[in-house]
Amino acid sequence: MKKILITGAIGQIGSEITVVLRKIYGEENVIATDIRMPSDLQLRDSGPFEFLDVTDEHHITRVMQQYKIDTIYHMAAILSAIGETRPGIAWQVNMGGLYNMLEAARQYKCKMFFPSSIGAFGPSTPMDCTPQLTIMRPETMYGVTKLSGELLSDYYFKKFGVDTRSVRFPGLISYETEPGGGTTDYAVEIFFEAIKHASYTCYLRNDCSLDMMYMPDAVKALIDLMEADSSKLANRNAYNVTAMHFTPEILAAEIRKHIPEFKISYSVDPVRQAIADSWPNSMDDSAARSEWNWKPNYDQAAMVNDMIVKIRQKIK
Ligand code: AKB
Repeated sequence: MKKILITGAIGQIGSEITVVLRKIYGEENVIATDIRMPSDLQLRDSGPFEFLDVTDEHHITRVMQQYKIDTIYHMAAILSAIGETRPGIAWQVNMGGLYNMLEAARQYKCKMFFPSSIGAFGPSTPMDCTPQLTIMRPETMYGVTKLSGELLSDYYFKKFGVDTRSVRFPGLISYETEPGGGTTDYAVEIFFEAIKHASYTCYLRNDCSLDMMYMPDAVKALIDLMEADSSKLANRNAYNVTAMHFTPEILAAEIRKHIPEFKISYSVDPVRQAIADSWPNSMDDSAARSEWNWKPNYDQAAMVNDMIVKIRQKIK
């Protein structure tokens, strides 16, 4: 049986994959770790939880040895908007943390996943149907760490044979754990505000198109890629994956089909808008589709419907 370590287990993706991986591989075999203690009882009580700071290699060694880990999901990271206000911390956590986890994967012979992002692209990247292999000159600290992370993961695969795998996630939409400090967070906030107050003030422009994905598909992407046949992975670090792309205006119109009185207004934040303007409008994910059969289950209408049902249940 696998012994899985998850870093950043309290974050938006970590909290959801912990629950799913525990169901698949057994509660005792999935070690959730973070620098915060979980307030979510399900996460805390459903299997082992350890305090782990990914910038501290001694911590990592202790946990790796204690649990005899063979698979790592390295989710701990600083997101794009916070990365621009605190670039030094973003470098330390995103690059220092990734280096430490790759070293642990090398020493303890682990398979390892880390999430890259649409943030790895930059303003000179072709913006529509962005290819798998293309110009990548990111201009944010987040993007610099994500692109460097892809290269470092490739290096560990080629030089040391570490089985590294990664995807370039778009904005992720979920109702369980809200994201924090990202540029695409509006696509989560908008649902909570629409349901509670029937109005939302968006910090991105009405016509700003970005790739997005519903969390159940993000979890599926992660598990499918980690289960895929290694010999088929020509683009292992990292695959473009997407499920939909929309602007705030289009998302608001879809929400209005369920909440007709919903109103959106705009107060553009120049920092987050500049980040979003440097990211693709829509990605080509055909490499993921052909190499490991990637296929999302949720389109825009199905995602919006499910988000509204689940948030209403959650806050009632
Ligand atoms: C962010 O907005 O920083 C993230 C991402 C797209 O990587 N959600």
